[in-house]
Amino acid sequence: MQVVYSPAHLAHDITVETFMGMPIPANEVAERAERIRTALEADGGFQFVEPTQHGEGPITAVHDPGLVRFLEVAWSEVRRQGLPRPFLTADTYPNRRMFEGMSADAVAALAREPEHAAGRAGFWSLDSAAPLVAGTYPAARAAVDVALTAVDLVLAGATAAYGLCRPPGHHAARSMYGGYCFLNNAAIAAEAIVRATGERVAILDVDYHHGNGSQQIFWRRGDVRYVSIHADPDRAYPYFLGRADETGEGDGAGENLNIPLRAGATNEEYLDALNRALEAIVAVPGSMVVVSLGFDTYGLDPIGDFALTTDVYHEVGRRVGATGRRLVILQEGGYHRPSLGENARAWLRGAEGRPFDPLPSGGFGEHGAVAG
Ligand code: SP5
Ligand code: ZN
Repeated sequence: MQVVYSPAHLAHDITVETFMGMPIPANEVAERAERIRTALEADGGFQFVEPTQHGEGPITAVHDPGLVRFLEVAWSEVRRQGLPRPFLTADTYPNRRMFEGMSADAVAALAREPEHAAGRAGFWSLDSAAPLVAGTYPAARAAVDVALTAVDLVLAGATAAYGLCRPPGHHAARSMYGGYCFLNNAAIAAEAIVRATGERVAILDVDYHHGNGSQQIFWRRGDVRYVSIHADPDRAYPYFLGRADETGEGDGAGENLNIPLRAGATNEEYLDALNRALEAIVAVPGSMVVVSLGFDTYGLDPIGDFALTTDVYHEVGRRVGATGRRLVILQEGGYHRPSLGENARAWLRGAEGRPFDPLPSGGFGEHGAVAG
């Protein structure tokens, strides 16, 4: 399988995030992608290709140009406004209840993008846990190019391609970033496939978290079906979307399927949910599926609470590959760094119908990589 990778992600150099206002060591760090890259290189069965530039057009096909402009200038605004700090996060948001009782016209006039960098960040973001640094925008743009290059490979005939996207994307909505995500790589890829082929596309999201951004972008779309297995938002981020009764509206009615799972979800429970999800995926007429691939479902993940093992990723990949659909597989979350390389190797080998020979150490080693 071909793997699209760019070192541009290294400039999104995150060391600290905040959780409920407290600084904590960041989860979404450069080491994640480097662990996966190293393990796939050592495997020997993956061919690495660099992304090609695709410009802004495919991005503004799904995102508000205002969001893109903000992300592009945010760090220079922090500097220009004399706000010395290692990273930008919002702390004040236009909660819709701030405008309760006001007419839609009044709200449209009042709820506009402010000038202060903190206000601008609040205007465009979901949460305070997506730190933005000097290299964030170039890295996010490169992650989109990684995804779109994976699309190109599959459009050119590959059965599957893997985009090692970082930062991830599925929490980013049309006009909102957050959840470690800035631009929605999977949504941009799905839209590009629709435009290139005229076919319908399915997105299978197997990150631990609900992909609120992908759901929002395609909520009223009949041509892109979104299917997600994730932690019940009653207990897990993003808290406000991801319930089973969210099924889409308008042309998209019935095209959104959420499968929330309980804390402690086992391999068996997960595979049952996967079978339901895949029924909905193969019911879409079309040849291509975009996979939002997260390993925060792993038993040892520091922010997840499922109980999956490395073996089950091979089986999940195998079942997804066995649908016969052509796969654009894009990396989302997964924060237990020592296991990321092996989990990615297991999943991707499964998707290709290849066996998986686990490393004796589970791949856990000082550098995550793998001897030989
Ligand atoms: C792409 C992706 O997986 N985004 C996840 C965003 C999760 N943001 C909230 C994380 C909450 C972290 N809780 C830390 C608990 C430390 N004990
Ligand atoms: Zn996640």
